[in-house]
Amino acid sequence: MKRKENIFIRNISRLVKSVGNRKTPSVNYLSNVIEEELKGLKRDSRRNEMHRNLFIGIGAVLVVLAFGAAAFMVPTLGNEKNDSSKALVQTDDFLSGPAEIEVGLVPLAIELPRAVYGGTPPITFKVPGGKIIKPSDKLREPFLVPVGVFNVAAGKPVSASDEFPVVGEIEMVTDGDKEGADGSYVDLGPFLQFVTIDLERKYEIYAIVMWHFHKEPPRAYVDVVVQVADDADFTQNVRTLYNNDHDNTAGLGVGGDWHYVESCEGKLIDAKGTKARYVRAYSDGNSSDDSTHFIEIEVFGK
Ligand SMILES: [Ca+2]
Ligand SMILES: [Ca+2]
Repeated sequence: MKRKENIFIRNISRLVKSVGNRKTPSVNYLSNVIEEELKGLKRDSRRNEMHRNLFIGIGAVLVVLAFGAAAFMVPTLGNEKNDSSKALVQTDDFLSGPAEIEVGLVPLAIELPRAVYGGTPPITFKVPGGKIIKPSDKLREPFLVPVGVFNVAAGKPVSASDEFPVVGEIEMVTDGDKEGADGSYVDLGPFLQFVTIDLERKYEIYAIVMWHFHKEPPRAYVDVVVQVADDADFTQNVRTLYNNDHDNTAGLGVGGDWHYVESCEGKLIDAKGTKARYVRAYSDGNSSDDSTHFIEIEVFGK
């Protein structure tokens, strides 16, 4: 390109010089200039053609290389696809691990209060119907629940059949204090009484653990009925989880559950995963006096 420019500049300067000398350039000279320009153009054309051929050649080589690379990559990609299939399976395996744990059962962790009386309480009293579970000197067998279950009643609102208890406050039922000492229980007084816990949304409930009173003398509560429902008034989808009212004096139906002696372990009721928002517990006095007491009710669900 540089050479062509030099030739062109040389010819132009000759023309300008001849005009400057007032000489008419000869026909031969002009034809030589034109001929030389045409040669230059031909050379350029050849050079361009060479460039084009070179580009085509390089392009062809690149295409061949690309096809070769693709042919090499296809099986590799296939392997990668297979590997990713394996990875998916492995991911599924990985996911199925926690899922298995999720559907697995674990012992329910219940934090027990201090025992106020020691040893196994003797049954020195009779309960209506005469059916009472003999107290054991061993701790309760572990109760299995799904992973993720916790006390969904902790701190939840409580209402009661008697909003003005004889002793204590209704809120004590879900305040986490399970001690047997005075100051840890609410006394609702005589007659059939109940407390209702609003869990504030539905839960799958697996266990309800209830402490009425575990101070001396050991005692059993009467007409103990535990129900769950979808509404606060217990008119929708009411289910009875425990009932030891064998003669239906509470008017909630005859119950076949046995009475039990209160202890620091509380009473565990199997709720079998039933779904409910409201939990209600009834009682009508006990083997020592005619009062209904509640220390704490824990509702284990998720
Ligand atoms: Ca309490
Ligand atoms: Ca009864």
